[in-house]
Amino acid sequence: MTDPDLSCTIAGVRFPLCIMNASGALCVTREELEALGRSGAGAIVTKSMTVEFRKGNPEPRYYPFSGGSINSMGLPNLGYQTYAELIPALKAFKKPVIASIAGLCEEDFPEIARAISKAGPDLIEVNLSCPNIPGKPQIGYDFDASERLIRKVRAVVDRPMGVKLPPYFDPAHHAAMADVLKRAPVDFLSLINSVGNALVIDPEKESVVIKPKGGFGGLGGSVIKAVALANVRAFWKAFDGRIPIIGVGGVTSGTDVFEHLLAGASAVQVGTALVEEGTGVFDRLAAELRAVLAKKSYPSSSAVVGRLKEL
Ligand code: YRO
Repeated sequence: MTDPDLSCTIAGVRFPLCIMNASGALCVTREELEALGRSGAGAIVTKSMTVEFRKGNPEPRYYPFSGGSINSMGLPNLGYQTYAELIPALKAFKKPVIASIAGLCEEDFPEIARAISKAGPDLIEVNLSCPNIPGKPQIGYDFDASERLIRKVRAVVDRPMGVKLPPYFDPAHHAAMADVLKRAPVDFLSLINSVGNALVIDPEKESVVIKPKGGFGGLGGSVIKAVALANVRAFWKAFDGRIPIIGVGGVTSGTDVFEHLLAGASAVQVGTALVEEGTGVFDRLAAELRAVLAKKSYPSSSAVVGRLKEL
């Protein structure tokens, strides 16, 4: 049989490979973004951008361990105007460019969204894991704030837009966010952001492993795969498979990609494994996924999407 086709189409945009970087992973600077362009990655996703340049939190702010990673980067990024200037050059790599936008408050989002949409990325990914009013949970855990924000961004962009959601752990929360997205539709979902406010301890040193927030940070990597798969599956079902999903969380092998596809993802993003292995990870994952699909006689990655069996 011929080689399985690993391309995909999301919101009308064709990706040469259904595997790309997760926002945050090796995608802050011009050099990093160009390296993603030259790599086997199926797209270039930017770090979430804010209104102004940000240095981010004090180091150490990222720590890898056997099962994954913990981070509290604090949104280090060049500021949206610099990314707006970079986007035309990034499009020369002939793969989709996804601009991730963030904000320190709700009002930041429309300003960034309007300008970045004009710069012409193929897709806009709105990071809902952003601070809200102090004392309130992040926007993604505030369903009214999420709906307001999606409406405000949608009104000022003329590009396909999606939301990057935090993990939910209760079916009532999946249902509440799905209802928001039915009232305020988006073109795709990226699921999930890191599992927030985890704590990793080094027992030898009797210490936390990252400096910000007393050691609390977002968990990524293998240890969150099951949480990511559950969120992909829950939203796939809530939309009867009618919304494109990018699965994020715990992808370190071709089999992990295959599991995300079964759950309902059309593509996957890679965070921790990219940071740990470098941009060669995309070619390795593509080769491993090709082998899994060939062995199972699937003609393409798209033929797998959502086909998880239940007992
Ligand atoms: O610390 C980060 O920049 C960060 N890390 C993540 O794992 N996910 C994110 O969405 C972000 C940026 C947003 C925030 C956590 C700083 C509010």
